[in-house]
Amino acid sequence: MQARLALTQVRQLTKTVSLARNEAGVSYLVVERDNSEAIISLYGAHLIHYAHARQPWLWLSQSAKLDGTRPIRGGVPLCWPWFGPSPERVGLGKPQHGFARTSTWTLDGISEEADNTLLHLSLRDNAQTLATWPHPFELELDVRVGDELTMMLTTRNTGSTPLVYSGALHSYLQTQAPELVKLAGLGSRYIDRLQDGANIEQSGFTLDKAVDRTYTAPSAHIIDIETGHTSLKLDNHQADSVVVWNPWKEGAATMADFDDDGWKEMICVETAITDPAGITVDPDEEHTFGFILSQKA
Ligand code: TA6
Repeated sequence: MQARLALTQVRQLTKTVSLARNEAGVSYLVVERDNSEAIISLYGAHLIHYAHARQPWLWLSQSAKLDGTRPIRGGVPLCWPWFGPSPERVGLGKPQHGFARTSTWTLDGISEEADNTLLHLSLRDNAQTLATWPHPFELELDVRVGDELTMMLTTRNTGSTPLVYSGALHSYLQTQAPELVKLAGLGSRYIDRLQDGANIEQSGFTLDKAVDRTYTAPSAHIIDIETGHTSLKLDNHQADSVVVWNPWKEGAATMADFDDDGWKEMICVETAITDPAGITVDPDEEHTFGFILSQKA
């Protein structure tokens, strides 16, 4: 993966983490453990690669732009402080999925735990974010890499008025073939963006066409995912919904950074906060949501 990304090591930071750069000068954190590995771009605090026992769990488009000029297609984009098109409360026409994924983050620290590597990254309001969204904030991402992959995003309100946000950890999972994909635990209620936001009541899931759905009542903890390569479980924390997306052939063809055949080997299963009311965080308070992705026993 490092060769594919043309990364050059800058320096070893800890036992398992090194800092690297690509040709465009974008910084990456490379985690190498005995049984797991991960790569995080500081542009977007974007996890672009995670593999367990040499098996990648995340999909990254071969044609993803990795030069810091646009959001990265694949891995786990951070959608924040809104999910999808900007809501009315923010002002229409602002960047889709917010600005966390196109901001440059700071590495605050690395903890070498017995069985994991834990990376702490952060983003604070700055002139650019305030021009788009006038709220002081501190955003913290914890990524724990080991036999499981944990990502937790904490929103801290450092301003003096309530902060309202929505978002998603927009995970692109690597799959073998659409017909081998199975998802369980999504619940039976979803909003179908491919049917003008219709509310649908239907249980069971088959991937045989384009899907762009927000499941609004997923099972409390665990979503079972069969990718064809492996069986995973996604344990969501303080999210109100799960978004499932695959653009299929026609949708992929409209995106320059989406490989033409990429739709055959991915599915997005996203840990999301999509309630239009969002989450309100009072001054000096914080709110965390995220997931644990692990192999099913
Ligand atoms: O999560 C699904 C979705 O909101 C889709 O509607 C689709 O547009 C996708 O995200 C990708 O969005 P992006 O802005 O990354 O092209």
